[in-house]
Amino acid sequence: MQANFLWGGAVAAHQVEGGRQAGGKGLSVADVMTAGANGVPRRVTDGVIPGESYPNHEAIDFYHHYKEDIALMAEMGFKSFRTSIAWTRVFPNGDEETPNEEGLAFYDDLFDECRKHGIEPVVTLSHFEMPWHLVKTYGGFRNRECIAFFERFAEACFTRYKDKVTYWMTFNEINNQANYKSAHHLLQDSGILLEEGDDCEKLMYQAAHYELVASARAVKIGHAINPDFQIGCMIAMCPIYPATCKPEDIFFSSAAMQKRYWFADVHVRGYHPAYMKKFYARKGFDLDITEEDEKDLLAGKVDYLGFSYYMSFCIKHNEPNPHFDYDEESDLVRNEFVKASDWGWQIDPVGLRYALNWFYDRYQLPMFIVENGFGAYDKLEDNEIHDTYRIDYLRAHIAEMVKAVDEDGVELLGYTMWAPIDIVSASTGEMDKRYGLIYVDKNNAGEGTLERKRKDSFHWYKKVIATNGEDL
Ligand code: BGP
Repeated sequence: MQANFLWGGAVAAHQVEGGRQAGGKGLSVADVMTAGANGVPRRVTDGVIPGESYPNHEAIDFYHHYKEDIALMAEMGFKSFRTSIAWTRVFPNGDEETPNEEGLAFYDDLFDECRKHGIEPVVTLSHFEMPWHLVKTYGGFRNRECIAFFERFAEACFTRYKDKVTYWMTFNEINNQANYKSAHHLLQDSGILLEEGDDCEKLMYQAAHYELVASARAVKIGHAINPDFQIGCMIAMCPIYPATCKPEDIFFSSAAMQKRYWFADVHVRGYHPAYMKKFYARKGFDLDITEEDEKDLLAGKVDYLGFSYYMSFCIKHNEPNPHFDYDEESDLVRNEFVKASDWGWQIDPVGLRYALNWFYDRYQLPMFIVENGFGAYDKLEDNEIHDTYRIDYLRAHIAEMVKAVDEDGVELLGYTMWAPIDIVSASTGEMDKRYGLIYVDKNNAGEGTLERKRKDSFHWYKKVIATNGEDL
């Protein structure tokens, strides 16, 4: 691994900060999602309803603990720390003309604190936290107007932090919504609340196009503000393997990969790929894609490809599906060769090496693994957490990453594991689905002192960083 490899960890504002109303912050999509857990999914309420429980409102109160938390990350030797800027701290409603000074000041302090410890901030602009006002009033990214609101937000951040932040990402896991039947993904990725009569598939493609244009325009604006900026995209990577070597399964896996990763094609190459144009035409999706949009996409190609990696999928071709149309809800099957986490996420370290090679073959662009980690129930034993399962997961994945760099020659800027500290889960809202190297005393019911404690994995990761990935 190269000497300047950016080892670190990643979180998102809404999952750690709390301080829901602090400093004039507005209401975001994450703020109206209730806690799930034990098979009960998160619900989205129409605004904040008294008596409901919203885990993101306090989260782990990073808003007030960030100095202590960054110091712990520095103790592990972090070279980078990825977080997002809560859109609603900077533009509480999303459609204001001028940004909120108190919100901007918070991130000044946070980035200064990182730099004080020699930690490079890596910043996502939009990580599942669109202003609720934009969702309710404009319909989120079903509406072209939101492109301009995002541009304004991006410009405010780029201008303010131009000397403090170099590495940026526009939309977190923009391609999760490839699973367009999931109302959860549509809301988190695009700020869309489904309505009676919606064609959610068409709606998703339209919203994704608007977001891709918004991203491209932001890239252009960012480069004009500081040509040294490295602005990337962020893709959720779950390789989709064929269930067997039956030719139809092989082709289906490749067609499904296209449907999940065309978003990256647009970010990197600056245009909708031919296979997607054929698909829109076959489906009769007359999407609103203007000539101006096409110019913007070409002018705003990303500098690097950021991606998350947790698991791999497996697919089987079922008749009848003559066009090999991918449906994440019905076509995925269990892979008998790998184990799964308590939440059914299939654990596949080799898949990370596969993913790095797949992306690099396709784009020849530097990459950044910006999420990878293991959600598990932790148990306190004599006030300690012996999380060998988490160490095993990270060790196996880092070993494959090192092979991809040292043996296969992929270009990789860094690795920010998810998440250095226990946080609120994005999918379930649980606290007890823990990823951290640092334990936080808080449970699903919201009880606890918020005290931070080093887990065994904390000491292990410190050693990994100190030896630049040699001693795993
Ligand atoms: C990714 C998101 C994160 C995150 C992580 C783990 O999808 O970018 O925000 O939380 O996955 O998922 P979860 O929290 O649902 O376990």
